[in-house]
Amino acid sequence: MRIDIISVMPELLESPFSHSILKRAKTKGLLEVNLHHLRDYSTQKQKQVDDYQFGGGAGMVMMVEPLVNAIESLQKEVTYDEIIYLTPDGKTLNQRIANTLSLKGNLLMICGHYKGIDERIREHYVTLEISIGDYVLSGGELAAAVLVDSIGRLLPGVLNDETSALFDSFQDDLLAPPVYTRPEEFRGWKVPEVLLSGDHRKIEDWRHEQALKRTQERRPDLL
Ligand code: 6GU
Repeated sequence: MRIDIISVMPELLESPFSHSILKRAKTKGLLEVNLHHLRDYSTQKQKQVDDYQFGGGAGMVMMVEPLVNAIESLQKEVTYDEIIYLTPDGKTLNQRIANTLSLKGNLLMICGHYKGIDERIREHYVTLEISIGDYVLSGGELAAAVLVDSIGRLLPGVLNDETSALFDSFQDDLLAPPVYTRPEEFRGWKVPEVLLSGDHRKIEDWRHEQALKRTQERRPDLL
């Protein structure tokens, strides 16, 4: 999968993609993430990418032309399956959306800043608008990092234990059950007996029961 990201602060995105799972995905050649600085596509002397909004009011708007230049120049290289705009008024990200996007080939993400991008970009280029929750971030970069992480870890071959994404919270609309590791007892706090029993059928039943209980208690809206 190839993901291109257009941003006015691409530096914000360098670190999250250089570690752990996403780093592994890149090293294995399963994921390519390219950061593009919007300023590089400005045709103005001052490399301006934002301007005052028509109609007045506080806050700058990201201009049409640099974004069109960036998008169209990338489109000469690749055909995108989705052009995604990260925005608080987009569709709230969930596991289903991440699953769907992980099956695509090429994605372009546009990070908004200031008051957002000129509406004409949304009308003429953007195919999907994503928010990561009902709160406001100062820009779309951290949201893009969240989205790329949620997609990248689902690519076949990225996770070491290939089955482990299948047991994530939300993957089957249930929260994940509790987990334990050594030692069996610490300060008198014991690991549930069933997990030490070696009876895989019983363990599976217990985990499902715990997942249901946890979901009922914490997220009844999922059931
Ligand atoms: Cl995608 N962008 C911004 N600026 N704030 C957000 C968001 C995105 N998702 C939730 N809050």
